[in-house]
Amino acid sequence: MTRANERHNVDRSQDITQPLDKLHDNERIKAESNYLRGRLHESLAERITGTVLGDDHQLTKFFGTYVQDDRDLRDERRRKMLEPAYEFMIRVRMPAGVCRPEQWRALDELACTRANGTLRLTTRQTFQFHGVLKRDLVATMQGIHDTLLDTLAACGDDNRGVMATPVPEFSATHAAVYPIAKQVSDRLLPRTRAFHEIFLNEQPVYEGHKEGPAVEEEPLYGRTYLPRKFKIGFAIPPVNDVDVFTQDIGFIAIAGADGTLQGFNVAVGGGMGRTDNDTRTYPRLGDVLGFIEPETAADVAEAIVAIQRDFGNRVDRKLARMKYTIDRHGLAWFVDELQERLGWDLAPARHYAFETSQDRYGWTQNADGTWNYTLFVENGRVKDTDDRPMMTGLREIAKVHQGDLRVTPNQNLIVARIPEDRVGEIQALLESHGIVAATEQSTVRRHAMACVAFPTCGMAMAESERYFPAFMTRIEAMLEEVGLGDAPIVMRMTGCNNGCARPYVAEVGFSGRAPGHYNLYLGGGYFGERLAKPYLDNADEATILAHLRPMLAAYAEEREHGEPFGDFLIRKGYVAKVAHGLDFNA
Ligand code: SRM
Ligand code: SF4
Repeated sequence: MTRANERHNVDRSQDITQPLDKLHDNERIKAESNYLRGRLHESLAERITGTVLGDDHQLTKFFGTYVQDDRDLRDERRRKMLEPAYEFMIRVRMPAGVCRPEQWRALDELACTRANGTLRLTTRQTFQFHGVLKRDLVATMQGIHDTLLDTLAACGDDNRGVMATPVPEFSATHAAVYPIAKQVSDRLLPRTRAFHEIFLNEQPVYEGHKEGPAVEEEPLYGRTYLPRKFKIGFAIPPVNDVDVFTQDIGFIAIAGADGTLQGFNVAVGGGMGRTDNDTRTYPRLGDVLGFIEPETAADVAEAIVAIQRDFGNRVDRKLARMKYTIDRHGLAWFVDELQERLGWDLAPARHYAFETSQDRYGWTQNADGTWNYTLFVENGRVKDTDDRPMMTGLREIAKVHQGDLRVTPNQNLIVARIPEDRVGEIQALLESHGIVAATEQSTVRRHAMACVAFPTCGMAMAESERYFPAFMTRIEAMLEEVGLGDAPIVMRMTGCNNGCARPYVAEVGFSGRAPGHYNLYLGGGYFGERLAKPYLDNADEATILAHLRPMLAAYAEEREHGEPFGDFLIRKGYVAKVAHGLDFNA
């Protein structure tokens, strides 16, 4: 930490002058929670209900777990006057998506014994368990911890899982970026021992701030943490798989000709979340501020988080993300504030060029001679089906694999760092479990992502993960019909406006409005460099396909060499170009 940063990194959030009753109620909950403890001990011991008590709903999120209910059963249980079928989602914290085979085996076992028998790879490179019952929650958390992973800050008003382009050994740049991503993740972790006390039976260290001086401190977050979630990603050009401009902080690696990491361009103010019919809200892509040396990345991240802590909106959570803080105060103000806290100025941004946001499927070789196999996991759901026992196959691979397993930002998996003499063995397992066949799909399907939505997500308005594969089959047929064959178009779907699969930065995006109805967004950048524009509101499948067909037919006939679909839609005037998030709703 620099001296200037130390000076500015005091817990100003404790000095908020506004009375707590003027702030959003979540601020009171955090402030009164004794550093996130709340009544969680009682809540989890209570056996009358399958959920937790009152305020504790908000607090569990800081520990990576949410209460959900099975929405497929909601109406039936209401009719029978039963409480909803409560269950917990658990999200693991796994910086840059890296885990060891023995961790995979343990998580796989927990998924089969304590959750719904599947593992969900997320759009931020980690695992989620769904369907964990309250009586199994603590044991599942302990099981995760036993693998040397945990769930702390996987959700909540704090810095979430730090993303980075996976496979450190791919080049010297990758090898240098991974430890920095990990360092940033560690630096920004909450310091409260509440997680360890509640889930890991650690002796209490803190008896409550009201009775006496605190024996526990959150030097960065203070007792009210951040106004809202916070996200960081590291991209290594030419691959923008982490969608670096959608992050609150995006670090863009700049390498020399020999691959040596020289530093990062820093982008701030990305975010996807918006609310239908509320034009104060909008998705936004980050602005590149300048260049920093590699060893300053954690200081810079911490200073930016502290700015958001001190100036973020704590009254209206819809306007609380850092993108709104920046647009409210102005980018020049933000840069001044950052440089003052750091005690030094950022250098001018350096040249970089992205080419794709997609994974490199199949076999690739690392600089050290080892091999990787990137497999396609449709919408991130690892499960066994009759024709594709993927979960079993990956379990068998994890028994013999000596390298790592990496979750990609596109919800896929890399069996990474396979020694040359083990490639045949892994290939045989991939083939015999249908994983190679699962990976050999059309490009449009392999480029696609869908969020979880029904039946677990409480915010879903329409299906996403369960519907998107069938929708993609219709798109594949349409591409064939119009002569586009294997066109590499990026399409993403979410079950509501929150944007968990980053649809607003896709060439073709969908967000659920009501069962069977979606908003359609068009014209996003092929490698995540431009937002899409709203095109249809609340449309059914037939309407959406009727609009897309002539556009795809025109693209087949009139596109320029190498022109991405999103660029074509803008050039031909189907949609206006969105240059800034503030133009999204215009
Ligand atoms: Fe998300 C909330 C799932 C990535 C924006 N997201 C949720 C919740 C927890 C619903 C809730 O609050 O009750 C969803 C749980 C569903 C379930 O049943 O599992 C959920 N989000 C996901 C995941 C699992 C989607 C997926 O299919 O992979 C992703 C988990 C990422 C992780 O490992 O940490 C996921 N969510 C994202 C992303 C993409 C990203 O971060 O790169 C975004 C858009 C980027 C951003 O944050 O701006 C995203 N999720 C949201 C939002 C809107 C935030 C906002 O600024 O308005 C919410 C709702 C909220 O926070 O109030 C939300
Ligand atoms: Fe749920 Fe909406 Fe996120 Fe999909 S986009 S997982 S429906 S919150």
